[in-house]
Amino acid sequence: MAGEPHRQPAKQLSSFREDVVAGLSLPRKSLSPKYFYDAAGSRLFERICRLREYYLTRAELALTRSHLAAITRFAGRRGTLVEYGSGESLKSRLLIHALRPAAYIPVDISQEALQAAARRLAREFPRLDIVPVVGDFSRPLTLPVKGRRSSCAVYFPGSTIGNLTPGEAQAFLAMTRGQAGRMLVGVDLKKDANILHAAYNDAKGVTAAFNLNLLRRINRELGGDFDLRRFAHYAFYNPGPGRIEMHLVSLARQTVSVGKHRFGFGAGESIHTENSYKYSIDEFQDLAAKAGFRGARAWTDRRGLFSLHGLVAG
Ligand code: AVJ
Repeated sequence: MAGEPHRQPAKQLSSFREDVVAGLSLPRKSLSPKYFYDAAGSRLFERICRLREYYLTRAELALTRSHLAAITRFAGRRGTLVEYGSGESLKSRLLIHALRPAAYIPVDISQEALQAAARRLAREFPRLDIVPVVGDFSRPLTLPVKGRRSSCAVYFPGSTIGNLTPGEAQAFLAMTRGQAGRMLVGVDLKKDANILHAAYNDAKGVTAAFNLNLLRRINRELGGDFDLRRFAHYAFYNPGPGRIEMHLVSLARQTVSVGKHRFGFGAGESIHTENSYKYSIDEFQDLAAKAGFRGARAWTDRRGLFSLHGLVAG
């Protein structure tokens, strides 16, 4: 079964235009990475996941495969599984196959991605009750969860939690504590900065295209006139906060219009488009503890690149 997706109230779906205008008006310009994922951006992200340098997706899949039995025992079978993300990935299907949840609730900001994934899952798991929810995980959500909280597990794979600051990540975990007794969170690990650097500066330039696509999307959807040749992808590991930062750097002094708004750029001025925080196992368990979870388990791949945390509420 895969019905029409639930939608959050309109005021919770803040508008792309408002966010872009506000972000480009800041003294240090920034845009939210959630806007990367239009149709073209989602396709580029899928290509990123297949890049030799982008180890995250493969490492998470490998660790999920090799620890599937323990992960299943931890999360429990036949309950409700909430996934933040569309659930189109191989690892989501692995998990659904192992957990056999009574209900599966994928939450995603992209209605198209959700519906495509839900349709596909409905074919693969004809008896699964699939309840897609259109929503933004960075805000409080009301989920159509039936049954006891203790039989509900939240799955948040892909190190998407790395897009949040540690403070925001803690608030997000605290919020989900009210929804589920157990959580599975995929978290990219701290490692040699050269490996991190390569993952966000791939040789084929797919990550650069992914970053620049945000400007193309603003041009198309908001009537912008960004000249993509006058902005460059720039990504680096910032060891203080422990995060990869992605920026779009203006290659010249220029003025850009978005609808009726105009924004000036100095040569070398950047738009900060994404943070991707990396955590050691201990750092993430400390953060989870501050959000009211016990960091009960942590699984990693054999090369120690990526981690999956099993958190218990209370
Ligand atoms: C989907 C947020 C986990 O931070 O690695 C990939 C997005 N950005 N390459 C990440 C991304 C550039 C990705 N997350």
